[in-house]
Amino acid sequence: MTNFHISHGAEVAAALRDGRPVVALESTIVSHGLPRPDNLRVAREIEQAVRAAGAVPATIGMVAGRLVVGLDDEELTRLATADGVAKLSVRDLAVAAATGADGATTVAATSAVAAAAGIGVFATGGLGGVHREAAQTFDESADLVTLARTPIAVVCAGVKSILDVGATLERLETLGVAVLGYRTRRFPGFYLTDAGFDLDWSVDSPEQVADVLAAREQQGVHDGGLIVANPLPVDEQLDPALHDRTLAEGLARLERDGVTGKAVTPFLLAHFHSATEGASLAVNVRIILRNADLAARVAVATARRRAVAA
Ligand code: PSU
Ligand code: MN
Repeated sequence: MTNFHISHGAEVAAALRDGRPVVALESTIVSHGLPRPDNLRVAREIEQAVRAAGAVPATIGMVAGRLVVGLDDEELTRLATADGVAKLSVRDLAVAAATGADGATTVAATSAVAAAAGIGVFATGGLGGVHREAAQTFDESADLVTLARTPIAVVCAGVKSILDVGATLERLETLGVAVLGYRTRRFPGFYLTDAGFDLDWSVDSPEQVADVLAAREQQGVHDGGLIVANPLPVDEQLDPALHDRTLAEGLARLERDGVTGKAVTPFLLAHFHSATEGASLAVNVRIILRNADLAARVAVATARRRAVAA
């Protein structure tokens, strides 16, 4: 595993030392996925959701070239409000460290750093994946290949619905990343409850996720992520007609404006937030808070299991 030079927040360092439950959180959502000024409030709410369920939040990000696991409020504020915060995937981490940059970590970078720090559970909104038109553009999120080699459980509402979900599920299969539906056998569609694909496996409780993680450990599985796919209840999803309309419009604008590379996902999310006049934002926030809660309960169940075994 990569030997990152990590600065730990004091609370996170103590929790890891004592074997208490810790949940990793990403900062790209905060810096690039949510509009200002709501982003900082939401970032704090996500941490609060983790605490309320009995775990310690470890939001991960790069502050002036320092890779921090467990940003304090000042650091979180800086990444939420400063200009020029870079979006960092795994490949960017060394460059950002060497140049003293501020940066927000994606699912890929957060997973890699969290696993290196000894954190086993991570909550986000929706994973990156294979983009529509990927057959021409080759645009596939580094989230996928990183999860293929990183031992971490990621609680998410599936992959973002702006993607080619079927192709993403095929890639996850090829890459050896297991997908568990949480109380469902249908893969969730981020803003939408159901993305239209069946899942092989479903779990019903945080304890069951902890059982799977323990079995992986027993089998010596030291690479490869585990996706816990936690759908929104149907009555909380974005109106599917509004979703489809907004997505079609966003994809057309993407092409018109020639947006490519790592700007694609933030562009489409920002389009949703403005075109739905905040409806998608409210849904996005609900998704993240629900995932933070579930991830914390998985971390608690895992810590309990370890305490009993010890
Ligand atoms: N989930 C959200 N909002 C986000 C993201 C996930 O609810 O902004 C971010 C994650 O950091 C994810 C990234 O890794 O979008 C994917 O970007 P890309 O497609 O460029 O890999
Ligand atoms: Mn991409």
